[in-house]
Amino acid sequence: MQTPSSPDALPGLRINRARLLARLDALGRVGALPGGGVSRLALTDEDRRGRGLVIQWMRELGLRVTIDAIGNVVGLRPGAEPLAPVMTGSHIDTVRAAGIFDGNLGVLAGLEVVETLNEARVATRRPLAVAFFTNEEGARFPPDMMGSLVYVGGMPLAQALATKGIDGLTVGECLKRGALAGSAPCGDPEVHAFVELHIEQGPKLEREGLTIGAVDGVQGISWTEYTLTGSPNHAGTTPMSLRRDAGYVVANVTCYVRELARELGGAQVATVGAINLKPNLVNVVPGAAVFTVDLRNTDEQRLQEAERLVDARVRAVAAAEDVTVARRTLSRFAPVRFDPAIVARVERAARELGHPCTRMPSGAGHDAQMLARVCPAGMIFVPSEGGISHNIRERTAPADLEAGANVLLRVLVELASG
Ligand code: HGY
Ligand code: MN
Ligand code: MN
Repeated sequence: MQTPSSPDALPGLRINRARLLARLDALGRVGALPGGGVSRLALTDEDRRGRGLVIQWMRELGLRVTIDAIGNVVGLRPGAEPLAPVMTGSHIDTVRAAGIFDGNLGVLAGLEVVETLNEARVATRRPLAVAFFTNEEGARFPPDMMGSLVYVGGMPLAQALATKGIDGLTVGECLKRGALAGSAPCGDPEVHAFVELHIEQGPKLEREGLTIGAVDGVQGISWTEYTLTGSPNHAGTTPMSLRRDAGYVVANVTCYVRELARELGGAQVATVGAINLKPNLVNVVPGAAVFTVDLRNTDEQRLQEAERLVDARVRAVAAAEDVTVARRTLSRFAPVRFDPAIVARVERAARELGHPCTRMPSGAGHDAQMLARVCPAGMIFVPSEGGISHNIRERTAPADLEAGANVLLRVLVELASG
């Protein structure tokens, strides 16, 4: 085994594109949807099967696998010295009708880096770890990035386990059902540095003809759930002036948040993504409604202003309709800056490998933003075709997947040699 002092000692070392694509394809078949794409909501049976496949691959690569109490999985490749590892990884849970790259690329590229080093008989000074974190999407159990948030001590384990999902089951119940929790202490191993490869999920890299994004931060995220209580009534006999129509309030706010994002401009985005009307029947005025508002901005002050304006609107329109309002925060993370030295390493690796690269913020939340609380962290983006994600048509060209994984290889070897 050779222990390089830097990736420059391994000039021709490259990942194996076909092997990476084959793993992406195999994992993409777990929870595959008939019309394409995949559905592996956190802690479902599909997620459990996906976990089993990735853990099997970790073990086949000789990694020492540990699982913590919220189901975070870490595969450790020993280093020449028993130091804190350099970690890479992401998530393998998905939204309901997802593509096969969101999260999965980061985990499987990490395994591909390990296999490439194994084949080249390269030992790194520091251990290397490949992780996947539980419930990154947060679509079933809010908040998003729950597993990595617990890993870094940002959310008490008990609170996470007690979190009730959109289908009424708790995280703890689902971990137990699938026997997905392990005995490793949360946050173990302590991490020296963390780098995550992920698809951009937006249009920038493709539009600018670039291959690599050196991600310098993640925008702020605000998820709120509103519960509205009006009064169900007959759609035919109830005069418009006597209605307490919760559905009308939701519709008004849904249009308002879109207008607000346009008015605030800049990085502001706003989405009413989930709406549940009760009783949700053609001939009954909706007496109750539960809906969510997802607001994001790279600027914390602007994000707080958007939150204030949306909340004021909900309350004003509800009051005029004699509808009561209850509000629950599902997720709230301020913008995060990644470690400038790691951002620079990503840029340098891209340049040395001949891939056009730009610095950019992330519009989506990622596990790396949680690891950034405890160690230097950064991310590598590759283009999403048409900027599409959280959609079964999500796609990244094989050459771009390979480029991202080679940049990851270079940055990990550099960090693990230091
Ligand atoms: O919603 C997000 O930003 C991520 O996909 N969890
Ligand atoms: Mn993701
Ligand atoms: Mn996602």
